[in-house]
Amino acid sequence: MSIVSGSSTLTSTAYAPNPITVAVGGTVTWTNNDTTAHTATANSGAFSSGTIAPSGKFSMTFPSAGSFPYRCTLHPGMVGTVTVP
Ligand SMILES: [Cu+2]
Repeated sequence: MSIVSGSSTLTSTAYAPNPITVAVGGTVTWTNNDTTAHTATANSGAFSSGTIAPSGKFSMTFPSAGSFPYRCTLHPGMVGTVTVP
């Protein structure tokens, strides 16, 4: 999935697609297509990308079902959800 260009000033459209659905055991890869650094950090603490530099990537595998809201710790307006049915 993409962290879109100009996402610093966006909210629920900063990550695309949002929400995203992935099967149990599936992997989501975030690619930072913006010109500034971002993170993908679960509100629950279940995962955290650390800083993703421009053009950088972060992958996370979801071993169990749940709903995982996350945000960018650098730009708190940026929010998304991974759904694992
Ligand atoms: Cu950000």
